[in-house]
Amino acid sequence: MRETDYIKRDSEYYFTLENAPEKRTIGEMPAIWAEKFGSRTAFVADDEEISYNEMSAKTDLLVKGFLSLGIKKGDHVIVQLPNTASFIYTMFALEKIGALPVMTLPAQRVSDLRGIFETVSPVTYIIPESYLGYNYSEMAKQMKEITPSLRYIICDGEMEDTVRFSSLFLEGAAPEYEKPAYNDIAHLLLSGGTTGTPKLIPRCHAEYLYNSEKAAERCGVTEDDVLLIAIPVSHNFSLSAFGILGVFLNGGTVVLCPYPSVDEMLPMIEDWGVTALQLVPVLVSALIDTVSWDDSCDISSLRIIVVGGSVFEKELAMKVEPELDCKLVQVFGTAEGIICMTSLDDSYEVSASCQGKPISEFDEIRIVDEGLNDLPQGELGEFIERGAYTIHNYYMASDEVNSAAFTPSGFYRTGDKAKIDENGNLVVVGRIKEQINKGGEKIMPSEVEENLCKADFIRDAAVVGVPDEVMGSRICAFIISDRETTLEEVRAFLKSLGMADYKMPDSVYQISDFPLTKVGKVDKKALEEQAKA
Ligand code: OOB
Repeated sequence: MRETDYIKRDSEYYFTLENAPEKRTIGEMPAIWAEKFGSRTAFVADDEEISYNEMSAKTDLLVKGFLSLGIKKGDHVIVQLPNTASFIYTMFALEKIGALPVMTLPAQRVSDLRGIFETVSPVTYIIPESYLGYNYSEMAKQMKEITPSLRYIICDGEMEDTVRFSSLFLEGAAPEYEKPAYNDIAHLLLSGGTTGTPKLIPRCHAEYLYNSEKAAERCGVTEDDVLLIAIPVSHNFSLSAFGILGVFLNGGTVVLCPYPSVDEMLPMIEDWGVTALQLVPVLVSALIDTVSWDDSCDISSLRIIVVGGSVFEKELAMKVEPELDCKLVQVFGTAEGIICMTSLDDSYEVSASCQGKPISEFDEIRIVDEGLNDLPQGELGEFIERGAYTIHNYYMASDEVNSAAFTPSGFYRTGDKAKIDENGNLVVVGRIKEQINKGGEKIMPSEVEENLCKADFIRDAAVVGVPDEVMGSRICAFIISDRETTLEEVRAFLKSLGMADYKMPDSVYQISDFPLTKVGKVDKKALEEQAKA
């Protein structure tokens, strides 16, 4: 038990993992669900329906495969799989063994992942052969070179010098192995604000199940629900809010959509009778646009759309119920913990204008000023929180990083600007910290700036986010250079450093000097105004 599992407040232990309803590990769950839900369909991937029985059986075969590679409790495994059955088996098998999957996203590239590999010294890296036109072999080679601890790369497909994923489903008796406890770390998530210094979020088995259960309860999930996952399945939103775990806990069905595209989603909604979607605002906007002219797919099975990840403009939110004929639930979530959601009985006006209330009675939410003093209801300030499933520390992070992110009494500082409205609901309006949120993807300007400054033709760079109707924000880079350059050249340079596509500037402006604030800092507000003009 970690010391930080207890937070002492008013001489009471207000919540500990000891009180978590299910003292289980996530890896134990497939067998428990197989007992309960048997031949019902747990998930659909690649047009194939997998029952709860099969999910449990395949997980056990893969456990034997992973054990045969010497993977054991406490080992770090970097998982970078897209929305496939392989991801689901991998997660459960590693978590059954107590090895720690680090949940990365398929879109991440060398420069995003290098720091993570250095921090955790993984023994294994699991990748697809290719995804969305990108072949992972080059990245696999580079990671191998810089990671002495890496014993195996497992590829879900064909690739030289890798172990083939499909060869790891081993029959026969399982050898004895040390198992994890319910309050051990289950997996590591990446913080939304991942920069050159990666922040890893340690989530534990029982609290993570509790989080998923409470989110599913808020959304009224039952065994009749069919949830389509089109955003990356390895993200906290897809895993636990209410996510695949929220569905499995209730015996429902998950449908894995391989790409986050409306064209892929629509026929799957009809074919599988999908009742629930979890989307970022930009996908909702695309969905509403498409169904307004294309009625070739029947989406009448939809019961609920859960929207979160970035600010959802009220105007668009108000269209969900009339245009898609289903209930809107807004969610504010963080991989660090807190999940706030609107309720099924909120009026359509309310669910379009706020992110609701915390899902657990043990969550404590506050809006504070810069000195961490509580602000009156209705005033905007920083949203901070702590509770039953919120972490108290980043994993393997310095004291400096932790004390910047958590208050001395264990509140996580989200860095989001928010208020509590007259109904007690959370309303998030944007960021206090400088992070850019582009369609739910989180980009730290400092990371893009540092990379830009590595170009010999760039003397200095400043990056700002500018409001964008569709994406929420777009990324504008201001650069000082001795010669003319183009957006294409700048992007090609950043690509050569291995920077992910989603972090690429959408526009580049050349200027001779940066505007400065009174204290001599680059005046980013002035740059934003310039980019908007
Ligand atoms: C989700 O998790 P992360 O860890 O990728 O990002 C968390 C950050 C928040 O601090 C906030 O800046 C932003 O994403 N955010 C929202 C939001 N939901 C998340 N900003 C405005 N409105 C919202 N509704 O993004 C995440 C995790 C679980 C469920 C949903 C989203």
